[in-house]
Amino acid sequence: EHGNAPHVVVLGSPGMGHFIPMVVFAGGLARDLALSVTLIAHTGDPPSAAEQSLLRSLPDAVDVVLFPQLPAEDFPAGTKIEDRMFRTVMSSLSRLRSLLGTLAPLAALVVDPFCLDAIPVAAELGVASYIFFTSSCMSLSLAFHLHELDASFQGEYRDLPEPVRLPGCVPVHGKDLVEPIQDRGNPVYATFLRIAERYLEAEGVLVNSFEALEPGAIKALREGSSHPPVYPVGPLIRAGSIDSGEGHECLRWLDEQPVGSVVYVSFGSGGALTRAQLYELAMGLEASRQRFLWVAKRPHEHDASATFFGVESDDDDPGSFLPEGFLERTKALGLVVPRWAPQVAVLGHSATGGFVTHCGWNSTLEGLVHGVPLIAWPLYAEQKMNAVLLAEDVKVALRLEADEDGLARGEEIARAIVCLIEGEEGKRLRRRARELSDAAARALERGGSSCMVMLDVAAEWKA
Ligand code: BUP
Repeated sequence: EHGNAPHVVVLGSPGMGHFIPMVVFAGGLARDLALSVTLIAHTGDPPSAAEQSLLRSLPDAVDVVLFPQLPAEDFPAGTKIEDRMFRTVMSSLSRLRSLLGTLAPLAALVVDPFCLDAIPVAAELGVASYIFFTSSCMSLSLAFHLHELDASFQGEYRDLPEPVRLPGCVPVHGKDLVEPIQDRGNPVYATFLRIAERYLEAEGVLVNSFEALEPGAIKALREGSSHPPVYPVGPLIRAGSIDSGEGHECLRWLDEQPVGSVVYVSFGSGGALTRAQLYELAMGLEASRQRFLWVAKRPHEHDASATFFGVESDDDDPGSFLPEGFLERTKALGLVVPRWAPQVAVLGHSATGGFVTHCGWNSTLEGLVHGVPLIAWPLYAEQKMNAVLLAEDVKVALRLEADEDGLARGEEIARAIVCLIEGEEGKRLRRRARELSDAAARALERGGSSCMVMLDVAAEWKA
């Protein structure tokens, strides 16, 4: 049935937070829009178990080509994660060029935000490029306004007295902007500025967001004329069935817990806490006396994105890095899972009542789709901006107060968790989360805003 369908190539960058939405997006193009799709993904070499299981979920109509991530040894120690992503993608451009040549004629190339260097490659071959933006409209707006910001400010953004006002968005302080652009001294700053120009070369930008979540930003982007058209097509998350994690002990454990009683704690595929922060979190969970499910990873002192490329540590056993006696003292109320849990199934479980999250965009959407209120605990990349959006604009998240040294203390963590699970504020946030969950479902159903927008784009590709 896909024999004569227009052919779209989807190109994704490294990292689970990018790989997952690109796989879901590519699958949807084939399944729901009957397009012929080739997915080119940058994965581990060989792909990790999680990557493989996601690839198996794709419909047969999607052809998959895997490009390897550059191994860690290829980078000097301390290379910023964004730099590694851009460089990995650049290293595969010539391979991409030959592949696109053999696949012609193509209706479109759709690229991840870290793959924008592929746009001129497609242009050489006469192929139109679209971007699938795997974060918020607010972050997209920042990318569109980066040059303006660069021209109007001196020194480091984090010293700015005034917040940055992106059209239709909640004001955001310099310290909460996407990390590499807080500071002109950051080696990735120049790359971000260079890439900002590439956004303007795209035919259109599809965004993993939806009307009810970011109405102000979407309206402003729709009215803006200095950038390509923007199409909110989200929220695209994995279906529970793909990652049902059937038989995972944490789901059996959740089955035993009362409805809405458990706080789920996870910092995403990349996020790592310092040892001091990990201890405070453990103390906070214990002091809250609430039920918890914690995906715990070995602490890291210098790099909050330490596990982004899936680097396995030798010893994942939480018993070896959690405070002494913690597991024993909390075993009646909590469950600690090493590294990885079937997150979508956990968030969809009726026992889950709150989510302590690093505010990665996929985690955010997965929480909201399932009507789960949040405690925002951002670590790196654009997560601080997401936290501002969720707490101050969408009003579906609590924020933690940190000390001057940036540490969130155990008492503060316990206070927030109790407030989320048992407090009045928690009730209000839960109502808001459920509203957004309903709105998300409506956006995606036949006739909904995201569904209509996606059909329009597909019609352009089929024309
Ligand atoms: Br950890 C973890 N199980 O245990 P984000 C993550 N995930 O399914 P990130 C699991 O990985 P960026 C786990 O459901 C989500 O789809 C989770 O993506 C899944 O954060 C994904 O939330 C994580 O976007 O990426 O990976 O830190 O840096 O791009 O925000």
